[in-house]
Amino acid sequence: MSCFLALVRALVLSSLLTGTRASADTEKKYSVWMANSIISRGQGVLTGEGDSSALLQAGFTQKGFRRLLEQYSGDSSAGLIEGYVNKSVDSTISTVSVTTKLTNYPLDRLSNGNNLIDLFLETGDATYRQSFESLRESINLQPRNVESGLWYYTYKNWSYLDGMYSLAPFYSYYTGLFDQDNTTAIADIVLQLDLLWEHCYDNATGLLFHGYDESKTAVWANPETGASPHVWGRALGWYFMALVDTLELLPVERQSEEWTGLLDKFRTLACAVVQSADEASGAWWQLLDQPGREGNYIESSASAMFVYALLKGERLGFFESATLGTDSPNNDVEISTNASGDNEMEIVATSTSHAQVADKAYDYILHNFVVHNGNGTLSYNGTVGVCSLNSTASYEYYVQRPINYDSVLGSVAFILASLEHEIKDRE
Ligand SMILES: *[C@@H]1O[C@H](CO)[C@@H](O)[C@H](O)[C@H]1NC(C)=O
Ligand SMILES: *[C@@H]1O[C@H](CO)[C@@H](O)[C@H](O)[C@H]1NC(C)=O
Ligand SMILES: *[C@@H]1O[C@H](CO)[C@@H](O)[C@H](O)[C@H]1NC(C)=O
Ligand SMILES: *[C@@H]1O[C@H](CO)[C@@H](O)[C@H](O)[C@H]1NC(C)=O
Ligand SMILES: *[C@@H]1O[C@H](CO)[C@@H](O)[C@H](O)[C@H]1NC(C)=O
Ligand SMILES: *[C@@H]1O[C@H](CO)[C@@H](O)[C@H](O)[C@H]1NC(C)=O
Ligand SMILES: *[C@@H]1O[C@H](CO)[C@@H](O)[C@H](O)[C@H]1NC(C)=O
Ligand SMILES: CC(=O)N[C@H]1CO[C@H](CO)[C@@H](O)[C@@H]1O
Repeated sequence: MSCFLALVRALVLSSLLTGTRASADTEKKYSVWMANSIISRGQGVLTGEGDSSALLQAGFTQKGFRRLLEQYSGDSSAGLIEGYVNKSVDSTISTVSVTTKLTNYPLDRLSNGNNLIDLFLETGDATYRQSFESLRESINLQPRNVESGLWYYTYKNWSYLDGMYSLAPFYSYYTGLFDQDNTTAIADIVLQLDLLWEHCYDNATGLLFHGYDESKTAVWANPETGASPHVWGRALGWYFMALVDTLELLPVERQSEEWTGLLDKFRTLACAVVQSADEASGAWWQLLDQPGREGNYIESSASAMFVYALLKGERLGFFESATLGTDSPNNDVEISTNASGDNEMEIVATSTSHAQVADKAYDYILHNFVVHNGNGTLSYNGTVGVCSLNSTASYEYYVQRPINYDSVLGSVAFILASLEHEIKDRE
């Protein structure tokens, strides 16, 4: 199905749902509510050195909370949330300041860098600077494959979509503030996103597989591209969020080849993500390349990540034709051709269609994954545990991974999705 038809279908289905939303709940901001709930559970703070996943949980929590503070600096919870960001950042400092140890952690470690930079800018405290310099230096020490693709972790020659959300926005933010003349760094950011695109692109769905082995020796590796065999929702969610956040932070002109190249990827992927939304729920499968197959299910972290990236892309005007100066080989051209002369289609041919797809998914998330505990806190259900390519990477592997309750990889993604949803609702 074309992107255009998917958007039409989404609009028709979502208009059927109008009016079913619980109006009482819209009074309370879910973003703030979920953040307070995460705080009440003490999540996103390292105890001890933290395993590889704990560092990501801390960094992701900090990023979600910081984003919330930007939107709601005057909220009555802002002080509590800001104090909690401080606590989470402080809990990571002893771990991230030892550069040589850092390459024992996946690229996900870099998600801790953005808030260290922010706290340094606020206070000028050298401890923060030393810590993010250590993270930055660790990028230079990370092993690479023969094409200069960064390994995700200790697995030789393997690159994953997952690491991009932590790598690219930190690398961009750092370069823009402290290393503006380093064109090598900017080229490297773009190269990492490009290599994953080239190796992992799935011709059948337009989505990206979980990762690739450049040496093509892994049991799961495609003999031509090195790609793993399935499109894992959360890995794609990290990559999709990386694109939209990097477009915001990459220190280049918007007419530059680097920026327009990333924008083109973002728009192309957005189209494929819209097309792969499940027809009934509006949300996304654990494995996007196997919709409806027995054992597969709608997954709550990836669904929230897609909602966030689609709504943010829309808010920043990334789907508007004018944003890209030149003709691009993406869906817009196709859409505008068919929209002419037909009023009904013109409506859906605008960028608001992406938002309507996201809204439908958000509605599903609210009613199916957000749990009201009845004591003032919320929980978040349905988030798959870590899926590794250090496995068979088979269909069965992915659908049999444990499903976690109150994982911050899901609940923070929900905060990000909610923040975008709430901005739009106010307009
Ligand atoms: C968080 O840390 C910053 C930097 O040290 C400080 O300025 C701010 O007051 C702290 N916020 C809270 C709520 O503790
Ligand atoms: C510029 O970036 C490259 C790539 O990350 C890095 O190897 C190099 O050390 C950086 N140069 C400076 C002066 O920071
Ligand atoms: C996808 O299509 C491109 C161009 O047609 C081709 O080079 C590539 O090998 C294909 N990839 C896969 C995984 O089939
Ligand atoms: C990485 O892959 C290349 C081939 O692309 C191979 O020559 C090299 O030995 C591999 N590295 C490791 C550490 O396995
Ligand atoms: C609220 O209820 C949940 C679910 O019963 C429970 O796990 C949590 O500890 C409670 N939190 C507070 C702050 O009472
Ligand atoms: C969480 O989701 C699982 C799987 O759908 C379900 O069995 C369970 O009842 C849910 N938990 C809550 C508290 O809603
Ligand atoms: C990779 O998988 C093997 C086999 O299950 C396991 O022994 C090893 O610890 C795993 N490696 C990492 C870094 O988790
Ligand atoms: C995406 C889409 O619907 N494309 C259609 C646009 O109109 C031409 C001509 O009617 C069709 O051939 C396309 O399939």
